[in-house]
Amino acid sequence: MQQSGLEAITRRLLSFDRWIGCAAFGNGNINDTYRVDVEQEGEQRSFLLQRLNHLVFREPEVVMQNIRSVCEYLRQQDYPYQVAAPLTTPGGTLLERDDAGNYWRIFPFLKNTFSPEGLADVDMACKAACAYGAFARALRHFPAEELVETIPGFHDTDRRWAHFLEVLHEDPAGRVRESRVEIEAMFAAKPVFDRVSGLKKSGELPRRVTHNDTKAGNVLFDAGTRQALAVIDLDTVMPGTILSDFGDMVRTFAPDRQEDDPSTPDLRMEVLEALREGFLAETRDFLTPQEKENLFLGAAWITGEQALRFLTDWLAGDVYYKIRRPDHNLARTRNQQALLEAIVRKTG
Ligand code: GN1
Ligand code: MG
Repeated sequence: MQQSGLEAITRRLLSFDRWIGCAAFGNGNINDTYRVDVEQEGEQRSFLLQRLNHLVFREPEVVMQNIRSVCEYLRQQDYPYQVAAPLTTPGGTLLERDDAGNYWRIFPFLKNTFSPEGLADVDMACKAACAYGAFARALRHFPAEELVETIPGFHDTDRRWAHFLEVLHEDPAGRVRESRVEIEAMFAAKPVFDRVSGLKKSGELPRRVTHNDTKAGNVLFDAGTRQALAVIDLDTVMPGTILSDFGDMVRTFAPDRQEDDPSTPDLRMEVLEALREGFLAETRDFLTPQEKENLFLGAAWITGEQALRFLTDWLAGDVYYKIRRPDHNLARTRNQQALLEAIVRKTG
């Protein structure tokens, strides 16, 4: 989007005296994020401007309502991290629409911070897991029924499997034939999905308020002290199971390379242990024995589900995730399938 359009929407979200400029920020796969610099009260200040993808989040107002209640609640808890709340606009809302019908919001920009995407060592993994654990802990008594599912069936793998079969049948992009190996690997992973599905149906996994996108990129660290500062990206905070929050941490912190690296990832066992230690330090006393026993199953499940999501998107013709090269979703699929294999081999 052009600077003039970004300036115009920022003016609806924030009062400021002078526009300095803005640039794309981060590498989210769904929303568009920009860092904006403005002058306010004689000082240069930075903010994060974000377009919420309303084709993925079909009810943007509901997303913001969930975030508002979760942030208000977190602020009342003994929760030793910053709360990643959006700013209220001069009009008293959390969202503004532009002329094209897009939804926009704005956040404080935390200077001198970084998120450890693909770089986390044992110490950082442990601190991030503590932060995600503390997040789960602070929300353990939050009334889950007050939150709306911002993406219905987000971690309902049975539903994602049914969608995969539909896409396989329809083959809209004509890619099924060339993707036989990856499709077969997906069928080989089905028993993992079935185990989780069975546990969910048996009622052995309590429904909790979970983050649902606990990737390495969603914890902010202080660049000076190297302490975890905040858990960010609250768009998918909704009722779910703790297994997926632990699982997505393993999926993104424990491999020795990032999710779209074309070479084969391996699982760093020392990082996996640090994640378990950090997470349990915060959650040990309230998780059930079944939850604790199945944390590694959660890692296999979420990695397999991510492979399924990337493969489905590849076969569908790249309609969901942003891609930066033509075979990006296929490379991501292969990477996640190899990681799943390593998780099953090393923890199964
Ligand atoms: C998407 O946009 P980002 O990077 O926060 C996706 C996650 C996936 C992730 C894979 C709403 O998250 O579920 O795990 O890509 N978010 C949504 O990189 O689908
Ligand atoms: Mg996200």
